[in-house]
Amino acid sequence: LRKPRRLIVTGGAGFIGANVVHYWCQKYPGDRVVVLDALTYAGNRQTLAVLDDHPNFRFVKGDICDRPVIDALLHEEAIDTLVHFAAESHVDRSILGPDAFVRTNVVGSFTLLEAFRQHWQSADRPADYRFHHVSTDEVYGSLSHDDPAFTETTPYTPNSPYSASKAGSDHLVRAYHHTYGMPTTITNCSNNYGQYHFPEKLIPLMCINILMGKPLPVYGDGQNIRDWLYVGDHCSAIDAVLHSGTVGETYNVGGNNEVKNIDLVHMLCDLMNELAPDLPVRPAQELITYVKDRPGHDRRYAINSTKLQTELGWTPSVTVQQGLRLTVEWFLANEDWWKPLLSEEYQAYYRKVYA
Ligand code: NAD
Ligand code: TDX
Repeated sequence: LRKPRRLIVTGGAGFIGANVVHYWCQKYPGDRVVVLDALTYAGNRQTLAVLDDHPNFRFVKGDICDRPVIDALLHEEAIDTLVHFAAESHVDRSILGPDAFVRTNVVGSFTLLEAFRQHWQSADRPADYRFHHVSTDEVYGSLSHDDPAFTETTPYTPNSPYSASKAGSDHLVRAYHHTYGMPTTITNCSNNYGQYHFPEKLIPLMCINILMGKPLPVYGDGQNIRDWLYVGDHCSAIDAVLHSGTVGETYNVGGNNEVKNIDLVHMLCDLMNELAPDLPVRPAQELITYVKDRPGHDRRYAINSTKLQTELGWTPSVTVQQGLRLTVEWFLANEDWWKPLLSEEYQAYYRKVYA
């Protein structure tokens, strides 16, 4: 019989965190799930609203740099598992202003590690504890066309302030296991997409702009490649690592779905042409506009997730064709979720990036 766990999920009001919280509360209703989230521009309390009736769910607005708040929560909720999503996550914002990235991703992760170390070291059953850190394939740098995919032993070569700050947090987590024996695990995942994805990222941005008849800005020559993973498959990967992963280990998570940006944009246009009855511009392809490239733009990411698949039996369940269709359907059905996110603040950000 599985022993119920008591989790803190940092960043649980963001895109992936919220998907994992929904997944977890449904699959393990006997587990305590406490979300700690500062509700930055990317955090959305509404995404979790349906869980407010769930007896084991609690939302706490707070910052991962605030040590006393974390100490109090770990103690009063008798937490044994910390799943760390909270981050500044958007590469373009990290180019415009890297400060928040170093603060949240490096200092915030460090603050959580220190608080958890003290909590774990004073525990009666420290072997039951886990600190799981959610990271990205971007720490491995950029691949050229014929390079093999990233493995867990690929050297770190982060290229953006975002990926450098994530690399810093990964190294700290690794060191806490190596030095203190703290029970940590890390997942490095490729590009996620799906429900609750914030409008600034490629897939939601294209979906929303198609619906509004706005230009579809493709950076550079559109030939950059990303590996796309449906967010539901990321949830099951984290589940597998929390239940069966070996402490001290890193697991790569990927969809085996490498797609060129321009091809992805065409796929989204095709789906919208098929599924949306009243597009302002049809076919949506007419909106495609090449714009200046992202500074330092990584050419290609590809991830080898053999370790997770063979050691823990995880496999992605959704192809990119299926996942994109689900995602387009979701954005069509959930304008109430995304419309309010196109705020003045967001418009100001948009003007800066796409000037
Ligand atoms: P997101 O930007 O959608 O959400 C981040 C959440 O963290 C928000 O709810 C925000 O309010 C919260 N947050 C930010 N700063 C905080 C702070 N100082 N204290 C407390 N909460 C804070 O991000 P996401 O796309 O859901 O990514 C989640 C995690 O997964 C990140 O660590 C990211 O690096 C990693 N990741 C993302 C992807 C992807 O494709 N989106 C892929 C691999 C890894
Ligand atoms: O308007 C755009 N036009 C465009 O061509 C945007 C927003 C993006 N792009 C390109 C840049 C990338 O090659 O599309 C690709 C995907 O861009 P993003 O959605 O910004 O994702 P990326 O930079 O690849 O990073 C994402 O995946 C890894 C997440 O934002 C990170 O948090 C995660 O770690």
